[in-house]
Amino acid sequence: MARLTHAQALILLLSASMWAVSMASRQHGFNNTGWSYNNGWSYKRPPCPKNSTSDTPSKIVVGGSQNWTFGVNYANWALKNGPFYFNDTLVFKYDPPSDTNIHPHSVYLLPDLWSFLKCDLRRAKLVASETQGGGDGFEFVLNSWQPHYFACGGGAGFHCNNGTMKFFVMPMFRRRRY
Ligand SMILES: *[C@@H]1O[C@H](CO)[C@@H](O)[C@H](O)[C@H]1NC(C)=O
Ligand SMILES: *[C@@H]1O[C@H](CO)[C@@H](O)[C@H](O)[C@H]1NC(C)=O
Ligand SMILES: *[C@@H]1O[C@H](CO)[C@@H](O)[C@H](O)[C@H]1NC(C)=O
Ligand SMILES: *[C@@H]1O[C@H](CO)[C@@H](O)[C@H](O)[C@H]1NC(C)=O
Ligand SMILES: *[C@@H]1O[C@H](CO)[C@@H](O)[C@H](O)[C@H]1NC(C)=O
Ligand SMILES: [Cu+2]
Repeated sequence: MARLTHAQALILLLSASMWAVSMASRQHGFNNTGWSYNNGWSYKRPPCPKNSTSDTPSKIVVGGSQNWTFGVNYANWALKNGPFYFNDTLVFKYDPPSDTNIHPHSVYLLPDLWSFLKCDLRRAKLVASETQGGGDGFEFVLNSWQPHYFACGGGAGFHCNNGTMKFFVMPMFRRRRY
């Protein structure tokens, strides 16, 4: 896959958030046409969550069956599996450090869009250490109304940059049951 320029990445991000907003406001009132961005990637509309009109928060394993690992495109994953709602829980599952795992995963929150695009971890906040992804995984509750720029700290930015271990989430307001 071609590397994105920063401008392309920015457009992708903005499209993603506009998409999320339109998903939230239109809910499931349109059919499964899908659409593609001009860089050739295409995204299918995700299936309707089974309880989309319920006010019960969901628990979502980041990466699905692939967990939190090098080389999965998490921006793509987030587009396909979102939108995510306030109070939803993101679960990060990854193996602890070992002899064969010399650049272990972790979870950071980056402070802004620019550091997210650059995978600049200097002002990042550690939310889950290298050992916290074991067992049932590390749980992060989306309980603040702000963009969340998640990134892996593995290899001092290498996992984020080259391993595409980063994604963006803006929690949505959950529609109440009528
Ligand atoms: C979407 O739904 C409309 C109305 O139900 C229908 O006319 C149209 O063919 C559908 N489009 C696709 C791609 O299914
Ligand atoms: C959907 O919500 C209902 C009632 O709140 C619950 O019984 C059911 O297990 C939920 N289904 C899923 C797939 O979460
Ligand atoms: C994901 O994590 C679960 C443990 O929660 C594990 O059973 C499963 O094998 C992992 N998947 C991969 C692809 O490593
Ligand atoms: C989120 O969860 C907290 C704690 O369970 C609860 O007090 C709060 O009302 C919830 N907020 C929304 C918007 O669901
Ligand atoms: C990682 O990404 C950087 C920036 O695009 C690139 O210069 C470097 O060659 C990549 N390293 C590997 C091992 O792919
Ligand atoms: Cu990693």
